[in-house]
Amino acid sequence: MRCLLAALWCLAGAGPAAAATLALSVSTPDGAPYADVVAVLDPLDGAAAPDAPAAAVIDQVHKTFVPHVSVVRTGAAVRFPNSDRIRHQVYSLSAARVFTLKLYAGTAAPPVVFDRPGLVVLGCNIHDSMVGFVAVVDSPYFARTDAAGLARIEAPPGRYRLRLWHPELAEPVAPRTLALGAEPVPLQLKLARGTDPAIVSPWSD
Ligand SMILES: [Cu+2]
Repeated sequence: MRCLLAALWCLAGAGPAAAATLALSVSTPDGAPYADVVAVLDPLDGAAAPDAPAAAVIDQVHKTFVPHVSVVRTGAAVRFPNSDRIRHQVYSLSAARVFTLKLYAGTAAPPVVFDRPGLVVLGCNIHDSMVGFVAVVDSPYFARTDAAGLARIEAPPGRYRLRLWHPELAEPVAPRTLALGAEPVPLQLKLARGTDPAIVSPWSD
């Protein structure tokens, strides 16, 4: 079905290249790349593509969640393999998704479906130092900055509300409206980190 649709797009002369691009570059005020920043484009001109949410994996490695910050579409199933030799017990008390996995090692844990938008804070009942974050968003247009502070989001041309979040922001970032068209839109931002990693930056839906 997917191939057939692609062929039809080609015949019509408007392939998937019609997607617009936001090219994001985030650094701290001193110029260091800011990794793990969640960027979400909420469509303002119509409904988002109804694509099924992509599944995700959050591993546990050396008593940390990998990745530390995830972003998934509402309805996504997330697996929590454990790559450590010790057992973990992953849980969340967040309103968007309350759960506790059984104490486990290996890949035995069943996937967790995140069926409501919002921020989910992950912990481990055995290791208090383990903290992870899952941003659950209704939009399918999102990304997370890489180690170089870069992220690209492809979406149909139109107007969007851009939300940006990281657990350790000094100040919440106000959402902004932007328009995507035929040309990629570059956006360079400087965001300051907070001084206390125990304070989680507020999430905005
Ligand atoms: Cu643990």
